[in-house]
Amino acid sequence: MRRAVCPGSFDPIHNGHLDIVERASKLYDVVHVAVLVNPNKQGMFSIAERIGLIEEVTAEFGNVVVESHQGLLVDYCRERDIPAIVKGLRAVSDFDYELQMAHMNNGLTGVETLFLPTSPTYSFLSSTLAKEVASYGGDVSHLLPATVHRRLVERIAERKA
Ligand code: COD
Repeated sequence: MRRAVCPGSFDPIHNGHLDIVERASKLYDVVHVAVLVNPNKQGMFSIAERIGLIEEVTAEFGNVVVESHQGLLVDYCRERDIPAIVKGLRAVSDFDYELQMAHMNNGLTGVETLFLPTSPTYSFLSSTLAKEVASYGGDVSHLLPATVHRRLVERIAERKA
């Protein structure tokens, strides 16, 4: 069984993330989406909410497992016998840091990192930007799965109330 992991914060998942997970799901038998917990960072969505949204929008792929993990990504991989990390590369600016992480992870346990070029449609997209634009009333509905967009708009309204 060929396994890979797509790791991230996913606060919340957007269409760029989803594109990478979908493409990985066609290359591997099982794709784990690992929501990495950063205890020092307060997100807009709780870890349970992020997992619920990811499960909802990846259900149609049929081979995606969604879990959270606190600690090193290499430990998540080792515990589940996952030999490959799949990441999306948006631009050259991503490359430096992604390469550092890939080398570090490979040096720690031998896990490989594979990069998929981001769809040009989403090459500028991040969860941070989507949240910022939405919080000022900008339309990001074309950048997020419909259910995620609805939850984001609701969450922003709750926070403003
Ligand atoms: N299009 C395509 N792919 C995208 C896009 C986009 N527009 N935006 C992001 N992605 C992909 C990238 O591969 C990115 O890495 C991934 O989705 C997740 O994105 P985010 O923004 O949700 O998550 P990040 O960048 O905050 O995630 C960083 C990690 C959590 C993966 C990293 O910090 C990590 O591995 N942490 C665990 C602790 C650890 O092991 N640290 C040592 C690292 S060497």
